[in-house]
Amino acid sequence: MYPLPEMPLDKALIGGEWVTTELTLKVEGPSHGETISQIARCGEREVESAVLAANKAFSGQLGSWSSWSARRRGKWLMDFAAAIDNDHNRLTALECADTGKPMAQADGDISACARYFRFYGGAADKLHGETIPFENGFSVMTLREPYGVCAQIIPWNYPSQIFGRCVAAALAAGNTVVLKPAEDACLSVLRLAELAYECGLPAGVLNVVPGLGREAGATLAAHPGIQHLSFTGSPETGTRVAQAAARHHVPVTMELGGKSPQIVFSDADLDAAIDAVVRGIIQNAGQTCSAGSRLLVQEEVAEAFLSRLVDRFSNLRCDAGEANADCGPLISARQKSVLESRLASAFADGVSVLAEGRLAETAPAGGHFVVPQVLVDIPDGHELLREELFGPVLVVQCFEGESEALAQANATDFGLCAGVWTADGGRQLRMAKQIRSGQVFVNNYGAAGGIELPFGGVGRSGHGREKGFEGLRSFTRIKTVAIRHG
Ligand code: TXE
Repeated sequence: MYPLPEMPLDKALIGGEWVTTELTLKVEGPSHGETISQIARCGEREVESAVLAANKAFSGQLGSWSSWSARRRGKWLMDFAAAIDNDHNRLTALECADTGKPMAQADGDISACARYFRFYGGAADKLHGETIPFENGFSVMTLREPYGVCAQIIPWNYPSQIFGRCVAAALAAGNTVVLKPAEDACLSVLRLAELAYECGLPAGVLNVVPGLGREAGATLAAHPGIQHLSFTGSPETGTRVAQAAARHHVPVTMELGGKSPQIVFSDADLDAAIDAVVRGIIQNAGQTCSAGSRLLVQEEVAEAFLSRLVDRFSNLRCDAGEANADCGPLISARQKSVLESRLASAFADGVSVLAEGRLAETAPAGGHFVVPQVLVDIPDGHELLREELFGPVLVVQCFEGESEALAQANATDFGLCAGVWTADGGRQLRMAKQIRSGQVFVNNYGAAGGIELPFGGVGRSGHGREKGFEGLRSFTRIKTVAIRHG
């Protein structure tokens, strides 16, 4: 275990000040199952103050955010990225202790967080409207304006990365933010927010209200003072959050997970594919919205590919985050027990385990470990092929030709990502166009996180786009100005 930073982890950050709440919540480190900290349990009072502070910061009554030029905002974001880099080791240790993810993955997440601020810092002064050739005697232009107070409800699987994805884009566009991190992991978010103020962010521009989803989260989503809402989490909670926001006609971006296929054709580079297929499901112990959780493999190469997969999975080890093994624990005892009961019911339906990894001898007894596994003999239409499991579990199906591969790929209501492995250029394009998902990767998977690449789902995976310039545009709205001058 690494020492936690000396900072008020059990407080909310409102209007640039640490605020004590009446109640707190215990935070458990998933690698050891022990309490590592307390966090604030915000309720209506804190959410109310946070929205008020963000509103004042936006309108210029508190701090001076609204008077900052786009270039100045961009410069601040880039300075903040440098500050994250300077604090990298401390943030990495915090992320590792709080989420249980292997140290190397926490390290990558903190780097990615800094990259979001650098990318959106550079983009802040390159976002502009257009002029429209209209009737003679008119000049017409569109202005891209920030919404105002943006509510952001984020999950526990990638706290620092999703903080970067949402906060950097919202601030670059000139908005202010009230962020509700997840109760299961939010320590890195608190340190990042503290760091933002150490870097000179005007008071109230970023507010963090930790707490329970049904309390702080629900109050924030329903608050009449927010003008935009970003949510990342489950489809069920996403529906509730979107319904609450709809009461005030607040636009929402919903990122709701996936059941993404990796499709391996017989002409694929199997060495490259095997690496990406294994990494795509064990990263963050499979608790990744874009996990490649289904393997669709063409019959001719199924035996060869699956035997490599058996070899790779048999050598995977699970251990505490700080041991930096292949796989860390799941986030909580609850997530572990939900996954295990779904697996038990799948085994009762005839599903079998083709290969599995092992717990390292050093793995702490109290950690919430589930070993990585490959499942076969899955009945057609089974829920394992359609529903997110959120664990290191890869399900396998075989196909004969392209049309069957496509039918299997699209046989879920989710549609976030897909990987297509083939050397045939025509097939690459046909598959990319017909797969129902927000991202398709050909002969790679995930493009190393792809901060620059628009990301978001179709169907039950949600709507709206984050990352890249699309993500920045989605934090602005268009105003049309038509001037008649004769
Ligand atoms: O998610 P929730 P949970 C999926 C994944 C996982 C399942 C359950 O399949 O197994 O969801 O995880 C806040 N009003 N994903 O229960 O409930 C909550 O506090 C407002 C996929 O953790 O969706 C947290 O901050 N907010 C996903 C956030 O919503 C509420 C990442 C997500 O929690 C709320 C995480 C309410 N009524 C889970 N209830 C992805 N897309 O990456 C909860 N919250």
